[in-house]
Amino acid sequence: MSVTQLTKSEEAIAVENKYGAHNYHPLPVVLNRGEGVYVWDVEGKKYYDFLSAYSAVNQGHCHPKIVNAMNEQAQTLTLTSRAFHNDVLGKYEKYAAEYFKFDKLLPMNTGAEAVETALKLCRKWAYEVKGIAENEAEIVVCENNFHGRTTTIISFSNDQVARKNFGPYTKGFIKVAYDNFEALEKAFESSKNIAGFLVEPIQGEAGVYVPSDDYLIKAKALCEKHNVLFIADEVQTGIARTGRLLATCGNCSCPKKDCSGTPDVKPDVLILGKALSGGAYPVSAVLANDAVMNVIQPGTHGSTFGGNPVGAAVAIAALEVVKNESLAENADHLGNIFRSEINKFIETSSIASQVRGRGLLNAIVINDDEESDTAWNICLRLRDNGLLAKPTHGNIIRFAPPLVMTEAQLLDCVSIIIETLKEFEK
Ligand code: IF1
Repeated sequence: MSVTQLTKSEEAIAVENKYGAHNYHPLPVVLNRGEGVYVWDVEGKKYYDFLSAYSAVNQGHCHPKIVNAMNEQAQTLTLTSRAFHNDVLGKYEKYAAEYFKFDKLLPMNTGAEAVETALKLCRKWAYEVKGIAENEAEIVVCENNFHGRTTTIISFSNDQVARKNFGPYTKGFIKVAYDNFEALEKAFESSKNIAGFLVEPIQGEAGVYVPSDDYLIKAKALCEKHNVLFIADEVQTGIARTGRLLATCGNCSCPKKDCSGTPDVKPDVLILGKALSGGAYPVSAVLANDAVMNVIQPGTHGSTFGGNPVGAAVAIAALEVVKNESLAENADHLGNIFRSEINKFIETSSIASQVRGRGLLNAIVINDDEESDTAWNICLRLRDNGLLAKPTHGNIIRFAPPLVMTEAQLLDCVSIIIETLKEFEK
């Protein structure tokens, strides 16, 4: 009887490892409960969650209003498909369209599907409205983008791990450097067939790169000049994460409750996902005005689950929570405290070299090379010390807690982070 007793966590990890495809390398922690800014593992240890399921859980884990809306709808009607109407979809479409100030919404489920939807919408608009010759439309994208995992989306990724051996790739994309207005200008001038510009207002996966203040404003003006659709992928940055309802609200002097009214940059096509449901259920959407959205006609696009009553009810509740609890304002306020406290530490630190971000989407750059495992090891120690975060690259750690955090909780977290980083000082 020399069989060593596995802990509950080890058991759960082993079974996943044996029966699940190995498409992730998770931090070794097994969670079974969440509430607000906290999650608990199967041994009962409590953690601050600083990933928020990649910004899906902006409203906090298991928000009672969202869970109630989901439960109520789940007991009434879950799915009709779009072959029939349901009585929640229209209510949700009206609520969200007015909330983000667009004429129409097209409901989907995941972020990647919504990105695909936006690309199809853009191409169809290019042929039917702009007048580009069939099959000639090109969409400009940015270097180091992250927009999802479908075959078309990875076709224009430059993450070699994400795309290698998944070819042949989809054509029709031009890549330009991010935050480089001249490169964009050059691309637009290089071809008469540019239909759209797809951009993340802050590049998340790339390591939380915030572009220069006027980049998006100038890019939008350039799109207008060339009759090109400005397509904002706010799957990660949207819904209060960056201290504004949308990150394309950029540098306007809000946060005000409905700052989407006069944003600095109003996208022609807005892509939302993740926190549109508060993480309770997969809900994504594409929003646009009639002049663009009306190219979509019956049979041209759809999804069995997109626009289902549960997703629609959940999304209304999730958006209500963002307004009622002033989550954009809170993210703005706490984000400023976070960066200023970490910056004070960095002045005297040799392990951390930079903190950057907006609102509560931040990254700390670790003073080591990209191939090192220092950031991973720091995340393991953060876990031991009661805080969960994940590296985006070998030397960058993303910090994105739920936006329902209090100032006292944030300061507690800042001290956990600083004490942990100190363990790694050289
Ligand atoms: C994974 C990152 C976050 C996104 C933007 C579309 C999608 C995403 C801007 C697709 C998804 C995820 C997916 C997750 C890792 C993750 C991520 F690290 F890759 F960058 F959030 F930070 N547009 N982002 O960020 O949405 O189809 O997943 O619903 O492992 O793929 P999805």
